[in-house]
Amino acid sequence: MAQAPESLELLSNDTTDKSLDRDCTTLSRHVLQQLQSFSPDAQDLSALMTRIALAGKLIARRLSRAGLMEGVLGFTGDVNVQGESVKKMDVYANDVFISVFKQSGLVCRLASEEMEKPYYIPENCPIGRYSLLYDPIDGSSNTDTNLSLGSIFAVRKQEGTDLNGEAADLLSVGRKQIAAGYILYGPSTMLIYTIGKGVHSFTLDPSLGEFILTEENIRIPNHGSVYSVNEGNFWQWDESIREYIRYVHRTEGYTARYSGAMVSDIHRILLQGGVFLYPGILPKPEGKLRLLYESAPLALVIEQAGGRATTGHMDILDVMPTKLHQRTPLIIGSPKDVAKVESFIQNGH
Ligand code: P6P
Repeated sequence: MAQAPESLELLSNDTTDKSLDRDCTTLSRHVLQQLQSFSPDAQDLSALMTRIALAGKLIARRLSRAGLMEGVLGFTGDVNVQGESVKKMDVYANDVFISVFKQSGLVCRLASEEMEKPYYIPENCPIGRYSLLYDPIDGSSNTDTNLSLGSIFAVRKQEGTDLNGEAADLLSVGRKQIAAGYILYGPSTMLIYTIGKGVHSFTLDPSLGEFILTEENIRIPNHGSVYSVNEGNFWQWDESIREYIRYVHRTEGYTARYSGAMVSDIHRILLQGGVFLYPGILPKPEGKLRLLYESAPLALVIEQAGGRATTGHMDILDVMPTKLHQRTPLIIGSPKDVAKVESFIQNGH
């Protein structure tokens, strides 16, 4: 028979306390810890992140049961403002973000890949001093094949009254973002965020229904072996990008990884190092990815982790958008690997 502990002290040892403390480090508590404050602004940001976490939980739940339900998978038959065929999951996820911020009093406006104009929540305006910019489902081509997907989000302060509804204040550089991150729907659901004080990851514990702290102050390796790009576009790239790809093909130590969902590819690079690139193509030099709700939020996360994000000629976070759905080339990841791509773009080698 197992020996009873000599005293209860053995049960309340350091390990138990640490494990319990970890399970209690929810996202909302972590944000307040980060800000070292319980001010109204801090409370707002903590509540904002909690709403984003709720959106992640709702989307994760639907994805986990997609194959068992009617009307979840497949296309709607519509085309969005990007000219892309819309998946039913795109629409559901977009509506989830809108719903979780109604009656929140926090967000007056939502801008999304799926909506031509920002969506106003009148009952939250003008009290709601924040705008949420998001890509509800990143990598929706993976939806129907049960592969990893993501949501990308950025929070900005609403500046001015936006009387004409044109959201001109959203057209500002990425360094104006006050929070950014992504939710990764993989074997587990993770939420990674920054409020400008490092990058932190949380894992959804379905038994608790909470995102629990997994890693704090994540630092991207200075270099990694992974290069992540859709080589099917090789024939449409500028010669400098082709030369970079020929370089990694002939140089030992590189490996290709490309999933079709950049949240998944960039998360791997955040943890293991390397570079993700989606360059412009000759007919579309601005590329495919959208600046305000894809490249800029991811750029903030990667820069906060010690990495870099560039168009090839300037930092993503310094690009001044002129329109809401502006696209930009993206080269993002470990400093050494981003610099290597830049050297080909800027000097041809
Ligand atoms: P392609 C998904 O639509 C996305 O925005 C990124 O997540 C992904 O890396 C890329 O586009 C995939 O695009 O042209 O390689 O299929």
